[in-house]
Amino acid sequence: MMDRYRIGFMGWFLGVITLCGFGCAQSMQSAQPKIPVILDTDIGDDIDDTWALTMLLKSPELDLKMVIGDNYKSIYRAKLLAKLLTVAGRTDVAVGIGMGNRDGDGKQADWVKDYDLKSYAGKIHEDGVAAMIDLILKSPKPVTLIAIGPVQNLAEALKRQPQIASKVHFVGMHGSVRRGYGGKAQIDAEYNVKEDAKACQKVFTAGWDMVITPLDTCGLIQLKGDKYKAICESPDPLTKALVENYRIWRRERSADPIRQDETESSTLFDTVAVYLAFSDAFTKIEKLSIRVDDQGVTRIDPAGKPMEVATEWKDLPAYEDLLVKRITAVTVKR
Ligand SMILES: [Ca+2]
Repeated sequence: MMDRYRIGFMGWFLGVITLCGFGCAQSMQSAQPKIPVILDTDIGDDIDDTWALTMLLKSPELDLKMVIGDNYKSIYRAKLLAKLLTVAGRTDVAVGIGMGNRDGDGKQADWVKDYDLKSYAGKIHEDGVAAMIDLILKSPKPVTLIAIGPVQNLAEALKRQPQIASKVHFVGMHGSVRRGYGGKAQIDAEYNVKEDAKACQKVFTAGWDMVITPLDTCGLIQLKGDKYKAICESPDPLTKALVENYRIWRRERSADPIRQDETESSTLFDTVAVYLAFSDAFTKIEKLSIRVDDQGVTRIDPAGKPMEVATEWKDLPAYEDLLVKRITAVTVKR
């Protein structure tokens, strides 16, 4: 992936030099082309998707075109997405309704209980999978697909239109390769994979190039102390909405033996996939062949699909600092 960044940077740099010559650092920064992105998310279950969407909307390298809720309960997920985008002032982003069962909700239901999906000022696609296929096929540039949940929508999209694979760069929060949750030495059947192993097998054998953050790296992200406090104190309306959602979600989890208090976040797995869509400087990336078995375990196997895997952190504190800087930034225009 470093090569891709480097080639992209060189092309951009030469282009800018041609256009405006030396001595225009400020306009060079703003001239950097953004990466078109689709986010496929099971927002509304674990809270980390809400953190990841917030980070994505505050990452200037990324140009979010569409969000789509995955793993069913699709109206609840679409409401969360639409309301968060509205708070962010980003109703230019289309919301896709995911495939399958539309009913059901989750621990953030309170935040959208009075929200009418019809009030969304942007586009709502009833068939989100069809809209995603259309967007990818019509995009003049390859699209980065950030996948942070079980991947039924993506398996369905590949089934309907296999050609999309040649125009997609896949970045996923999936699996467990050498370590499990919390850095333990045994691998886990990670939720996003095991929830629908068949769908994941389809996605993990498609022709697109892939990079993943397994639990080995994303399972270590938690903000505590001053870092967490800075998030709570940000005046940005989107960040305030994030904190509000986190508190609602935590309250709903109160019977859970893992007690969260006012001083720390939960594990922010999905944010690492957003990061890998624009950089990998703080992680060690290995090229590994990965196969998804029928039990939903990601196995290193020479017969598997070669992909880039963020297996370790090179600089975890630097990533946490970047995450805090991004999430606390005031980006919503009043
Ligand atoms: Ca997720």
